[in-house]
Amino acid sequence: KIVKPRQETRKFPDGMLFGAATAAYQIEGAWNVDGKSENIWDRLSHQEPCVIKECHTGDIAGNSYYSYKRDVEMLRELGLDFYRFSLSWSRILPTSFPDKINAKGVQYYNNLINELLKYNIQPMVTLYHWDLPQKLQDLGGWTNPLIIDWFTDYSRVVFELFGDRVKYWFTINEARQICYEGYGTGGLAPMYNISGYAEYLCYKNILLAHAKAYHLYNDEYRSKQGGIIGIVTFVTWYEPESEEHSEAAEDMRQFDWGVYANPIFSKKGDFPQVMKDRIALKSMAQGFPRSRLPQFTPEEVELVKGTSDFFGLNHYTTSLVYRNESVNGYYVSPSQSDDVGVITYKDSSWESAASSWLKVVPWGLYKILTKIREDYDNPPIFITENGFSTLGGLEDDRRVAYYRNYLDVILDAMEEGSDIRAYTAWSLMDNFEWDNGYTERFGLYEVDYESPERTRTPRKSAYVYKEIVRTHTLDHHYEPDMSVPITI
Ligand code: GBH
Repeated sequence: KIVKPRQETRKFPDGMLFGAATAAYQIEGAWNVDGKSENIWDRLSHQEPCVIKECHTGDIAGNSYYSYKRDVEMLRELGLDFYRFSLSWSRILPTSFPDKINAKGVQYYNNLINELLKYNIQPMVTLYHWDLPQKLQDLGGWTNPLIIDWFTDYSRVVFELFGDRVKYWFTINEARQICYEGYGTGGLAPMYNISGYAEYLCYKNILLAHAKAYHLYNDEYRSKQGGIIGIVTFVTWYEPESEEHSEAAEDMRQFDWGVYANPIFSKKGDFPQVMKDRIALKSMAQGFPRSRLPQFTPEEVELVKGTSDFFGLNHYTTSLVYRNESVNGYYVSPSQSDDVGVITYKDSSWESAASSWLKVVPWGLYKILTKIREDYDNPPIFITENGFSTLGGLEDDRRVAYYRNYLDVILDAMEEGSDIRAYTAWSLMDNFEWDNGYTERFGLYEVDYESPERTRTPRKSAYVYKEIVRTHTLDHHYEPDMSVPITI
């Protein structure tokens, strides 16, 4: 059954936290100043001929390295409880390793954190949002098991430096996108397409790296610093085209996000059984001596299990799924798509954002929240990203509608018992949208990329979000007066 947003005026619980998110490479700029070294997005965006739309780079981006006070002012204008941002590994550790800590890079994050706390805005910090130091990529990146130690070493430095003030930590943003799109399909840096192989090595290493960082915090920092820590997973809803395809849809969910949720949140742990079975069978048939999916030892299964204090959920959209004979030979082999063996597509009647993959399907989020509650024993959920892209412009009514309709189904799930603690809009401001450069805009604030200081201007959605946060009420009919400037 399709759940429709109710469109009534409804209240959020008092304790519900509201925030907005960004990521270092997408907003900071200052790519080569004050001791920062090159990361994989610097390398990729400087490649010739260019691979990023319009040859855009993050060299200056939103200029937040210099404009962080304005960023905090915007958070104050919106009245937000927290700011989710990420740290640039190569800004803090220019050699990639803890042998040298870059004081100026550290100073930048100290300034930002202190400015936030001055106004009672909680920093929620992502350790890794896709900008791997280039040197570590040259050493194999997330396919080299040594990265488990490299990431743990980096995490220790960060907990030491900022953990006295940061009480919310996210280890890895969207491990699946890092591995699958970075190593499998070539959509994100380092844009490898060693499909059906490299992404699986990456899955295992990244889960272990996350788990080690979690245990490090848990064992050595939690008692004195008193924070919480978890992972952020990109969750798409996969809806069967019809009843007979429900197994296909569930297989797709398990390959797409069960790959992280099952090892961490399920009672049994480990990769989803359907992944282990299908990849092993395919690998044998293809003549591999063993499954292309590496195994966890029983000790590793235990190490990974339970390593997230909450379910960090990035959600944007939904797809339809079916499986029939036509899938045989449809994909390159080996590949993860071939291994899962389903076809996914978007209903042509669904409204589209500027990003072609982003269709507006609020009931998909409702189904995800229900499934997480049922499959993983109702964990606390932090919605760490949700948002809508346009091509720009201040009158972003479709973004406003997106936020309202998605918040509506969040309230539905909460009424049915989902333990949702926080909601995060992606994004505070326009930013470098990865391989799409600045062409797709997700911001509550518009950024003027022609102006040297990257002037930020609130969109209609900023006014509406502010009112939702102020009143803890979702009112579909509230019309802001945009002629009145937003003030703190
Ligand atoms: C999040 O990931 C990121 O955390 C954030 O940095 C980003 O800005 C935000 O969402 C908005 O995109 O169908 O071949 O076109 C989004 C990850 C990457 C998932 C691109 C969909 C499209 C692949 N997305 N991918 S394709």
